[in-house]
Amino acid sequence: MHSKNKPCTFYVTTPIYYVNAKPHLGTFYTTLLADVTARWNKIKGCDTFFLTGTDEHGQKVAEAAAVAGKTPQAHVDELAEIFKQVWQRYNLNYTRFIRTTDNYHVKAVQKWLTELIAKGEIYKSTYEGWYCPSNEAFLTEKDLEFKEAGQPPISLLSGKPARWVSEECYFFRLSAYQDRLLEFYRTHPDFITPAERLNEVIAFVENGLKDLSISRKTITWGIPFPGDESHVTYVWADALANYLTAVGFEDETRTAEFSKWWPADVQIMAKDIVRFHAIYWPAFLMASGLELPKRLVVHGWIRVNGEKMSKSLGNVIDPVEIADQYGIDPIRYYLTRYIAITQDSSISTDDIEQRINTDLANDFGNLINRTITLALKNGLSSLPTTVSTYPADKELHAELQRTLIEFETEMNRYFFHQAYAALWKYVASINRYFHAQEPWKVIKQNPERFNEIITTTCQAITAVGVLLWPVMPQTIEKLFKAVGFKFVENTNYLEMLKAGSLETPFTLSALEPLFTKYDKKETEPMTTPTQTATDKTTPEKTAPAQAPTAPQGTQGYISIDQFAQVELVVGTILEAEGLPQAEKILVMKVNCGSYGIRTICAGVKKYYTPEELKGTKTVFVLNLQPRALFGIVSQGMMLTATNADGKPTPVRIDATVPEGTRLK
Ligand code: ME8
Repeated sequence: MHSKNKPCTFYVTTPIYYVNAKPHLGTFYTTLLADVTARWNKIKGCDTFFLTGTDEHGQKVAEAAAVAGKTPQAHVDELAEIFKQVWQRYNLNYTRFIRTTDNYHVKAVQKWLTELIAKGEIYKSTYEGWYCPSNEAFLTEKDLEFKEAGQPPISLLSGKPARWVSEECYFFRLSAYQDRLLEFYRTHPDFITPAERLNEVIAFVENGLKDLSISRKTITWGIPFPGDESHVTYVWADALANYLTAVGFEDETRTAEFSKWWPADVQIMAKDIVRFHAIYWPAFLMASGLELPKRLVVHGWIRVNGEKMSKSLGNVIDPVEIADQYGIDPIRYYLTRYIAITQDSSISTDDIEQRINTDLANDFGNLINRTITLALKNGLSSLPTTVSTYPADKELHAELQRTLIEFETEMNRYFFHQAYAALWKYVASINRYFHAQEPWKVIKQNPERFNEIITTTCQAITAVGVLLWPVMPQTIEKLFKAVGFKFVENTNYLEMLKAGSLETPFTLSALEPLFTKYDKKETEPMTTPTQTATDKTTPEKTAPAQAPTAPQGTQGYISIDQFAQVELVVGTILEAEGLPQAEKILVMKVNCGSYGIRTICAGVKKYYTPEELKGTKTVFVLNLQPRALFGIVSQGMMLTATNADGKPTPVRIDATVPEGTRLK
């Protein structure tokens, strides 16, 4: 067994993408999350390895090359270069870009398979069954839909026709790993994030595993199978091994490198390829006596017009086009902050523009410009490291500490959107502080206090900058320059912030506005319009000082952004039961669609029997802090309105609205 002995190293991977088309917003999104993860570990002081690359063998790529009228090699060379260029343009700072046609990978895969053959893990037989060329997957009955007589069935993995394959193959003894896999899932409940995905995997494995074909005889574009070159290696066996070979597996000259990085700390992907990563991949590793990756993070689809965005559906959004339109960092920010990994998300230009205007230009950009301009205008450019103890300043520092706890928890569980929502609450507090302290007035009577306000604001802004650097590195580096903060990668800034200071004296200098605001009339709508995550008619958020008085009877205005933080989701109560020790509580199992099945407690026992509640479709708040009630962790809250008799009644939802739909 190889083990990891360095205290702080971090290895993150993306899938390696098929080079049957250019990168699109979906493949970009996964690679962005990996980049953010790597950078987040850098500001925790970790030595990180971020791997991405291209999956260049197999039927699908060979067919794409034929369509392009090129040899497979010429085709993959061209596309691998395009992937690298797009990733570099977006500052996706990968450590290695692996290509499965790289010589070192090919040699290592052959060596690895030779060892598995010698161990008796691989044998020769005949495969007869359906194959999905789109997903390069051998299909089980459950993966097929027979629609029309005389026509091939549809692969449910891709929605495309399956192909019948009947050929001699080499097989991997996957069936022998069923019990070990189930035992592994049982003892590693955190193996997959979000946890609901693990249940799907367990159900698949419990259904029974068949041995897996790992070679193809009717295809030539692949790694020659060791010992029998009439076969090529099945593309998934070749592809999965990249996570090992990239860090030196099966290379005697790179053993230290391999033990430094393997096992991976996190492997990020979308839900289409969970089966390969959560079943086949661990079984391959077990067969090779290698440790398993510590965690798989599985995100949902970026959708366009309600459909998954994909190369084969031809509805892709080009990351280069939207970078041209909105800039690199705003797009990085938007995707990290507004897409929850737990669900499928639609994106739209309206929404992107609104977020850039409110979050970036108004909330953050204005704050920076106002602070620095005001300081410089009053001849203040050198600020001390001292941390002010004035009550309002102390409270702002204390709020940073609370934010850090929430931010770190969310980042460590890969709920990026929640981490950055927490950070934006802090940005709002800095704005409130700045307005309340009125430094533009204070300067006239008390220059010392003015210095303190500017220093406290700059300290808070720089702290936000450090936590934002993983998402917007270029912009934040400009900010650091303007405040004179010497940022050094791989420094444990998180610890410094927790200890209360970045210990930096600031030297301020003028800077250009960091973000451009969008006027709806000036920009063209995206060619693939989608439903928006917010109400298009919502007026732009205004600065707190100019906010109009709240309407009568309400507790004050909240911004659309604050509202959007509440995840209100439609769910159906599958079952409910009372607890003998709890007078008021019913514990329910609620089907929340793509959010999974949640355990939710509600104080309605006096009013409803479990039978009455069963089948009720209503609205749940899914992102409240989980609460333990009588030893049960409630993962949400049911919305009710109390009627004239004091009975809580669930909100009524139309039967046609599917579970998992978010209210907005
Ligand atoms: O499956 N939304 O490659 P692939 C979000 N070569 N993410 C998306 C997406 C969308 N609409 N579309 C694609 C392969 N992705 C194999 C992987 S790994 C050993 C081999 C992202 O080019 C997402 O990460 O089809 C998904 O899992 C991946 O691209 C599939 O990329």
